[in-house]
Order: sequence, then C-alpha cells, then structure tokens
Amino acid sequence: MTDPQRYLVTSALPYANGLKHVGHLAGAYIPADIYVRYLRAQKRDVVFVCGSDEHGTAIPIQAMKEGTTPQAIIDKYHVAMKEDFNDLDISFDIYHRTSSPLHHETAQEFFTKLNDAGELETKETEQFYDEETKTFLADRYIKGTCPNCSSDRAFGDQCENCGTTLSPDELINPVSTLSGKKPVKRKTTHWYLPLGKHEKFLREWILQQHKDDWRGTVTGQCKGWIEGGLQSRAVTRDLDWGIKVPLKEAEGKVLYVWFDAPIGYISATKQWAIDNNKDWKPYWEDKDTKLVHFIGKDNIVFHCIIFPIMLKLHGNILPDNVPANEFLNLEGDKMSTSRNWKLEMRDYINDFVKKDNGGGQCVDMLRYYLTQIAPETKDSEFTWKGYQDAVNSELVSIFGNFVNRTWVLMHKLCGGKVPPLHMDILDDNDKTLIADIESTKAEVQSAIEYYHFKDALFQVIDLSRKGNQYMQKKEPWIVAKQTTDNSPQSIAAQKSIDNCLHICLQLCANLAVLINPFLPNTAKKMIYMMKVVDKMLDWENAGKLKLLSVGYSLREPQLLFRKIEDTEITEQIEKLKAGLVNKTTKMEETKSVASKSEIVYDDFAKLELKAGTVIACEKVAKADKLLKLEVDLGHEKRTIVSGIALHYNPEEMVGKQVIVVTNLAPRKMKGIESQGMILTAEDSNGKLQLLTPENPVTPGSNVS
Ligand code: B3M
Ligand code: ZN
Repeated sequence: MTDPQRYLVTSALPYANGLKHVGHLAGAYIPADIYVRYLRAQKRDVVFVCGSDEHGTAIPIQAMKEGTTPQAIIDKYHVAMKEDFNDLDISFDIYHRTSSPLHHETAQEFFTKLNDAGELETKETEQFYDEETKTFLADRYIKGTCPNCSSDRAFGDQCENCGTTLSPDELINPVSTLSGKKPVKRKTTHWYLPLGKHEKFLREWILQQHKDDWRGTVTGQCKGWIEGGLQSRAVTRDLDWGIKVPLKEAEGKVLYVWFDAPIGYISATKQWAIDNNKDWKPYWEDKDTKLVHFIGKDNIVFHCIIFPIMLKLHGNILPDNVPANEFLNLEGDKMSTSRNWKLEMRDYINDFVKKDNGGGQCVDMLRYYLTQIAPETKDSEFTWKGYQDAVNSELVSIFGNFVNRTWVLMHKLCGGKVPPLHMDILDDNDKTLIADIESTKAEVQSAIEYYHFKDALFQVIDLSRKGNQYMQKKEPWIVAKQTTDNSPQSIAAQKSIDNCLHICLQLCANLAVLINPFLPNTAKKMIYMMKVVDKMLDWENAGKLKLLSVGYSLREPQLLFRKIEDTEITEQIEKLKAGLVNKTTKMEETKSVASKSEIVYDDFAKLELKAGTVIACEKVAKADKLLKLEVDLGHEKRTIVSGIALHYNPEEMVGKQVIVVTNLAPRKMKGIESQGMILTAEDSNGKLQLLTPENPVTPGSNVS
C-alpha cells in the first residue's frame, strides 16, 4: 500500500447543548489527536477538523431548560467546548461551527445538488401538530406515559426512565411539551434519502472491500443495518431551528441535523483553507486523500451508511476508515448526563490541569489513562483507582523513573554530558536493548496505522520498562565504586558506565519521539532537558541511536509526572456520588409535583398481578437497556421484555421472583413480543430495584 498524498482526519462534532465528558474524549478526540500528531511527526500533509454541532432539537430543548434562546445556548457551549479541547491539547487545525453562514451555504448546496439530480424522494405523512403553537412536533417535543414502564418521563423518541426506544404513536396520553396540550395529527411533506437504492454499493464497499481493515464492531453494526433492510430516511424536518431547506415549497422546514452535521466536516475544511490560503477541494475530491472519521459507536450508521451515500452522490471521496469506539463506563455504571453520573472534561481541567502551573503533566496523565483503557473493541471503564494506578505505577514508576534515573546518574557519573559509546566492550545486554530500541519504532508505527492506539502506547511504555531492567542489570551506581584511580580496572569500569548511560540517554531520546503523539507535554519537557530543538521529535528519528551527540551537555532533570494521592481519588469519588444525590433529589422534587390523579378501587382491580419465577434471561440485541425474561407463572410461561439491563445482569435474574402485570396488552419491543410487565422501584441512586415477595411463593400466586 502506498502512502496517500494527504490526510483529512475528523472527530465527531459535539452537540453544543452541554459540556462533554471524558467518555467523549476517549471515544472521538484523543485517538484522533494521537493519529494526527503521529502523521504530523511524519511530515504528512494532514488537516484535522472538528467543530460544534449546533442544530437539531437538542439545542432548543436545552434553551427551554435553561430559560434562554437557542442562539445563547450555542454561543455559550461552542466557546466552552472549544476551550475544553484546547485545555486538553486536542490539536485541531480548525474548530468550526455549523451555525456559520459558510456551513449553511455548503449544506444547502449539497441538498440542492442531490435533489436536482433526483436522488431524493418526497413523501407525505401524518405527524403530530400542536395547534396552539402552530408547530409540528419533533419526537422530543412530545411527552407522555411510557407503554413499557408507565413512567411519565417518556418522550416521543425514548423513555427517560426505562430507556425503551419509542415512536410518538406509542406514547400513552401524548402531550406537547410546548403548550401542554394534546397534539393532533396533520399531513406534512418531507424529503427522503432512499438508502435502499444503495444497498449493493454498501455491501460491496463495507462488507467486502473493508471487511478486513475496518473494526469488526463497525462492520458488524453496518451488516446489521444492511441486513435489517435499509429504509428511506427523512432529511428534512418541520422545525424553526436549523438550516432552511433551499426550496420555495419547503417553507418552515429545515434540514435534518444528521444531514447537515457531517457536511460540517467539509465546511470546516473550507474555512481552514480560507484561513490558511489553501485549496480545500483536493481534501474532499481527490482520490489520493485518506479520509478518517473518529467517532463513538452511536454514530456508526451516520458515518458508515448515510453520509457515505451522500458523499458518493455528491461526487466526493469516501472515508478510508471509521475507527469507532465503544462506550466508556464510569465507576461501575454507564455515564449519563441526565443522571449526572459523569466526569466532565471541565471538572478534570479545574481539579487537576489548572493546578499544574502550565506544565501539562495532568493533561498527559489523563491522556495516558484514557488511551490505556480506550474502548477500542469493547466497552471499558474509567475508575479513579484505575487512574491512580496507571499514573503511579506506570507513568511515575516506570517511564518517569527511567528517565529521571538516567538523568541523575548521567549528571553524577558522567559530568552532565553524553558519554561515549565504546564499541569494543558492548555486551549482550547492551546489544539486546539496542535491538529493542530499533525494533520498537516499527511496532508502534504499525499499531498506530491500524488504529490500535492502546497497543501502540503499551509498546512505548514497555520500552521504558526494558530500560529500567537494563539499568538494574548494569547497576552503574555500584560499578562507580570501582572508578577510584587510573588503574585498568577503573578505566574499564568507567567505560562500562559510559556505555550504560549512553544507551539509556539514546533510549530516552527515542522515548521522547515515540511518546510525543500520545503525551505531547511530556515530550516537550524531555526536549527541554535534552536541550534539543523540536525537530528532534520527527518520527524519522525514532529507532536511531545517535540522537544525542557525545560530549553534549544536558540540563538538570525535571519530574515528568506527579503521584496521585489517595485523598485526591476519594475526593473525586465522593464528588461523583454527591452529584448523583443532588440530581436525584431534583428529579424527586419534579416528580412529586407531577403525581398522578386519584383512582377508585375498581381502577386498581382492573390490574392482574401475579408472582412468577424467572427461568431464563438474556440481553436483547442492539438494545443496551433491555432484558428478555422467561417467567414461570405456574400454569404458563411468558416472555417479558423489561428495561432493567443497566441494573441487573441476565445471570443474576435467573431464579429471582418477580411481580408481573399479566393482563397488559402484549407489545413488541425490538421485534420481541412482551407479554407482561415486571414491577420495579427506583432507589435514591436512580437504580431500579425489583419488587419481589419477601419469601418465595408458588409461581402464579395472585398479588393484591
Ligand atoms: N453531534 C452526535 C453526538 O455528539 C453528533 C455528532 C455529529 S458528527 C457529524 O453524538
Ligand atoms: Zn419507560
């Protein structure tokens, strides 16, 4: 494979509706930044683009929550997110925004081209309409009772309580969140992208051409979509916030946010080109450009199916790879903004980075841990203890310790200068380490090029581990005791010390080059200690043994990383739990206001409740929150789908007794018919607890 002429690297455009957390950082920003820094060190032509996603219903909804305007929301969060990325050294070439006129024009031109070419279809459907505010209601603007768990925190797209994916039609007693009134159905026309027409192309391009070089998790999801039947997707919405559909007959309609957002990558490139006096076109039109999208797994369908179809129809290049990451959990639970179970980038910046005095060590410590636990192939977990261990026992004790002892000993035993290498006395230990230095470059390089950043970083740390072991074998501080006079033994001893420290110093110089894409602040400090220019960090210098000239004097050592104290992590854990409690109390306040109206006994008596025993249980595919249960109810067995997967493992459910509403009309969830509902209560941490008889009862027993 020959190297492409240029690279265009993108990170998902975060919604400008709130601050982002470390899960986002680990998923789409740090890996992209590592990749880009590596390409830059290789002197490749690369542009790294990102920006705020400022359309979609998420924005006006946040404005309603904060009691302000959508414009105020995007202005506030665009600036705040940009600052967060900057503070964590994510080195975008441009951080753009989709509210810019340039983006509006670009997206409208894109739509027009596709529409004029006859690639879009129009369809008339019935949609909920609020007569009072005279607006069609986006799914999120409709609230009602969840048909699955009866919570009144259900919206037209999803239930906030049990997580079930819903459509507005499924809501019981739907009301408009704008007016509180019951909405009516009204006819409306929309433009659709017929995905089905492109099935053959997708099959060939993803399932054949990229079957080996894309992550299995990515092609797997794509396969699911393709095989499930590709439906036409509406690319317009009845909404007053967004990019106007550039057609006379589409008055009051805007482009669907997922149509315009990925085009944001193109408009960002255009703006970058304007700012830097470059031509943007080759980056999107020349086949010799390698386009790579870094995203989280929830964005796969948009980046691998919908946007590529749009790009193809519009005459652009297609992504070469979409290394999507899985999710990052936090301290044993899913990160969630609504439950306040998250670590925002801003919190880490305030509690760690700002206290650094500009050295960037805490930035690098977070970048290190998030890369080490990167959810590349499966979900992974951030724990404060894990963070502390990674910093203290790897960065401080292995990498930092090796560099530090090399510097201290070089100053003590070699007069602060790079000692010579005496080839005549090279022993096996020296040779092995030299070979390791030479071979690590290729390993790190290939891992990065295959987007295995975790592995790549491991190789770098492993090389420093080998340095420590080598030093331990050589013990220059002991050998130094023999260098007291001019005797032949003394001279030989000094030569052995010279060799050890010469090799260790060259190893440190190599470590600086190799660690630079991952931990740029650390590399910068090492450059300072070595008194060399930034150019030394060029990738071509990795694997070389003559990076530091003999006799060159070096600066005093600086500590690269600090230890994380126990008190720091307990404080963080307490803070996390406190945030959850505050949030729950807030939710409870709003809930008690919205309590249900009084009923008579006959209403209650309409319910048939029975106790049953769970005899089998499994996760529901492609639904993070659902479990499928087989419940023994004595005279019959029933299949029940329940939104408790975040709270119970399938294994622990088997054998448990549950209370089932048995006369609820059956309903389909993810293609499975649920023949009842099991009862739960929510505890103060927002966790669902099963209601269960105090002592075992016979399956089928009546509950009253
Ligand atoms: N803003 C969704 C998200 O943040 C969306 C990504 C757009 S990328 C073009 O998950
Ligand atoms: Zn629900």
